[in-house]
Amino acid sequence: MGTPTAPKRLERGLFITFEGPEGGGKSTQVAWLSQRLQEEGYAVVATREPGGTPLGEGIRNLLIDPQYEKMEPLTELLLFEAARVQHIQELIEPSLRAGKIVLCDRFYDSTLAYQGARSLSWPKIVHLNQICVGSCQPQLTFLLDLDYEAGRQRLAQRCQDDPSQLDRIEREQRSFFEQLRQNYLALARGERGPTESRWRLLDASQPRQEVARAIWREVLPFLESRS
Ligand code: T5A
Repeated sequence: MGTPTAPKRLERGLFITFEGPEGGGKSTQVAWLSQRLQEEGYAVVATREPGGTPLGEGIRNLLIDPQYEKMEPLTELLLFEAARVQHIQELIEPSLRAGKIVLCDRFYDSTLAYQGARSLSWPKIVHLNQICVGSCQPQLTFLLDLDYEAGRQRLAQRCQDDPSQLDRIEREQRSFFEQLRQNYLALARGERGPTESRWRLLDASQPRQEVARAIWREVLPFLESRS
């Protein structure tokens, strides 16, 4: 048996985020890409928001618990940002400094899309994101776009058609989900600010393998330019 080789470290870490409406397949694709990159020998950290740290996971439990249905939009916004600050400081930045590839299931664009679909002003959300995120910016962001009906069908399968299994946010009205999808599309198309080249818009209604292939095609050039 040969000596196991140390995982490949990039000169600079690579930060990739996955965004989109419920059921778009982010978790599925993060898991696939993580495995593929590790097979190629890269050091990978796969994480999620809200969560990724013990404190962040605790905040996540508060955020999705249906018993807090009266949560104020500003309370919700602050809790997402609090979890994010901890996540960046405790996990994301140290991993990037160590030359690892960080794959994150949701990041601050989720706040723009979701909390932007509530009664909060857009500039307020942008400002708070800037305070909390600082220079910790993803180099590549995949938007796994899926329409409401398809997303709900996937969610129903996961919950075995039992609505009591839905979390606090999944219980929102259809109009909320329609709005947040439009927010995402506007972000990816550069209609809510300067066009950012990091966005890759993908049709998440395709089979899992097709989506995974499209993601891999986009990731490869980043690996080549950083190795
Ligand atoms: N939120 C989060 C905010 O409001 N603001 C914020 O700032 C942040 C960070 C997080 C909630 O918090 C909100 C957004 C969310 O409501 P979550 O559990 O992380 O909660 O929610 P989701 O990310 O929406 O998790 P889901 O599990 O619903 O969606 P995923 O991860 O996109 O989908 P996935 O991979 O789990 O797949 C869902 C199902 O579809 C199947 C899978 O097998 C699974 O059963 N599937 C496919 N089926 C057919 N074809 C494909 N291509 C498929 N891909 C996956």
